[in-house]
Amino acid sequence: MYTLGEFIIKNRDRFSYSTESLLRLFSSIKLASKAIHKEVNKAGLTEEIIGSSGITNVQGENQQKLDQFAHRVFIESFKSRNVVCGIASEESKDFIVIKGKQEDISQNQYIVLIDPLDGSSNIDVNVSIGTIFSVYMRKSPIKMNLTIEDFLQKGNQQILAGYIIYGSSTILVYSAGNGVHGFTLDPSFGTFYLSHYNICFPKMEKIYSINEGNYYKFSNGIKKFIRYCQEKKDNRPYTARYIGSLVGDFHRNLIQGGIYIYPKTASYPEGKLRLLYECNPMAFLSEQAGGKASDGNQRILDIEPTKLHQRSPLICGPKGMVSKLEEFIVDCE
Ligand code: AHM
Ligand code: MG
Repeated sequence: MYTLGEFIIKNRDRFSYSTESLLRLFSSIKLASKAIHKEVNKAGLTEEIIGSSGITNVQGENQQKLDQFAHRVFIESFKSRNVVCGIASEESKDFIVIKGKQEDISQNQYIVLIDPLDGSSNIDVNVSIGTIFSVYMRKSPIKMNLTIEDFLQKGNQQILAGYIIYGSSTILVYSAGNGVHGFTLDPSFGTFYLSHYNICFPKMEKIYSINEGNYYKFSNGIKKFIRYCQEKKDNRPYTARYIGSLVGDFHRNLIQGGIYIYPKTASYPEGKLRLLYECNPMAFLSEQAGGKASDGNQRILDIEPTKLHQRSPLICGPKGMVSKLEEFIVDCE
């Protein structure tokens, strides 16, 4: 059984950036995710972790205590490894600059975009939640200050993306542009072991995931697709599965074959999910797993971001299902 570190070293020729910096980056991601895993596992035992922090975040949403904890843990962990120069987090209004040690400042070249704890409405009810991360190279020259352009890069510039699901076990799934691989945490050793090699969407399409409670707020194309999923024809009806936790819904669909949809709605005319922290990393993983990701009209990874907390519709999953939904959207326009 390979550990995550061993797997990266074994595949070092397939990664176009320094293996050492990738290992240090993963070292901070693993450290923070183990700290969150530990807290998530005792949610319910202590009031320090569950419930609202009483603070409203930049999105105007109620921040949970665990949201804040996860944000702090990831920032501190990235700071400690001298590999990241800037972080943008869903929980923080502006980007955060990390000053590297002057003598080896050239090592701090990674820009990280992160949703430290996604699906926070599920924390208090023991349902899977996750962390989503996305990594780019800085664009500005090393000795200059970071600018917003370092963060507003198109998703097709990602060099690494992934998520950690805190579910029945804690699993880290990532892609560095050479397939999608999953590592399960063995909590007794505190080590992530390779458990899912080269994950691809299965050929058999089975599941559709959308918050159908919003049916009357959807466009006609989305409504038509839902009726198509429910029709008895070919290998349909598909089964409906929706947790309301992007990482949980995406992970299940990736393993079992399903489409995830968060479209524009009357309440969220731009879509609800954040392009930089949620849509781009999931789109990168979808494509790496042989699938597709779209906002309904264009490839997610080709969208030009204009602001840090920009929202976008997200449709991702097996190619055939995503293309079918795109057809319905165009037909109904
Ligand atoms: P969050 O970042 O505030 O946790 O919100 C994102 C979550 C996703 O995990 C999930 O897919 C979606 O919001 C669920 O939204 P809804 O409850 O509207 O279906
Ligand atoms: Mg989120």
